Amino acid sequence: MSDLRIAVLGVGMMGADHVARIEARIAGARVSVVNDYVTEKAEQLAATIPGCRAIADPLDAIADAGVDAVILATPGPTHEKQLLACLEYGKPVMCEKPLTTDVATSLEVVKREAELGKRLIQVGFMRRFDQEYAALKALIDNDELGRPLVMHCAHRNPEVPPNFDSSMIVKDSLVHEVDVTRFLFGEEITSVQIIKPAANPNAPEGLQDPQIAIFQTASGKHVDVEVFVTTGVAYEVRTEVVGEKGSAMIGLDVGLLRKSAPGHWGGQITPSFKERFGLAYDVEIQRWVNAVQAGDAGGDYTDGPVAWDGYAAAAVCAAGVASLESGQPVAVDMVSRASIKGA
Ligand code: ISE
Repeated sequence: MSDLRIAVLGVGMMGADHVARIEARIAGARVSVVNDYVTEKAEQLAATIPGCRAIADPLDAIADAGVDAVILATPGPTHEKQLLACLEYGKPVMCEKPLTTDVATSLEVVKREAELGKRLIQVGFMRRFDQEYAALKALIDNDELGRPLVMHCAHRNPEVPPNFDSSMIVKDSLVHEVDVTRFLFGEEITSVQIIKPAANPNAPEGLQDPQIAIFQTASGKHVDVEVFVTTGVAYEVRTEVVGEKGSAMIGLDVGLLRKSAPGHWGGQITPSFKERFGLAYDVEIQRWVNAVQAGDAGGDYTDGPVAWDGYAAAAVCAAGVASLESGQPVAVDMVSRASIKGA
């Protein structure tokens, strides 16, 4: 089988990281096209990869005959158009979150894909490919904790980019806990409340950080999340599930080297999500490439979260943003999955 020819659209931090991983570690694929709104950045990168071209217009890159599949790492507001183009040209696409920037357009994308009768869209919720999350899911699915009742999560970033506002803490950071909840528990989130503790004095002026989120799920499970994106310390993502028969926790960085020295014990901190989830991204992209290669034999062109998961995340985050304003629990407004055949 010949290598899958991938166009990577958007070669900022995430896109460039995917280009590097495909070139160095992913089997059965190569980067044939790169694109960025900063054209020189794409041109410079293309020049370093044998057989790779820079194409200035993202829609031309999607349509290009030398492109079999697409990775979208472009800014969220451009996703809707680019996803619809991928559907139009029948190109499998791995879309970094968000699917689109609002609930209505996310639903539109879900419906358009469902009309095609085959799944072409995968959404980049990489935690599903992390070994620790996979182990936690296996414990739950094998009934080793009994029925899960409660989940406690912490999501801490040392810092965020300067344009990060309070609603982005919900849409860009908390969204991962939204997906983890839906993944681990296999049910939808029905309400969200955001509580605003005293803000970190070291956070930029006006940023509500930290935030405490409380989710309720369809069967009544409780999830609480501390999201704190300006700790100045380390990237810390911890998840504890409490069930009827026991509890389990992940995210303690136990796999990292701990080195003692006279008078100290200590280890390494995880600086960012690139390191914490580096292996998960590799697994995510390799499995996606394999699924796309196998897709022509009749299956879906995905092996992971699908467009519906992107829509559900958008609906929960919209409720979260409304609660950020009101402080009250807000019901999640979603259509039923069964109402869209093939979703
Ligand atoms: C970032 O965009 C990510 O997706 C990271 O996984 C998350 O931890 C971080 O908070 C976000 O800003």
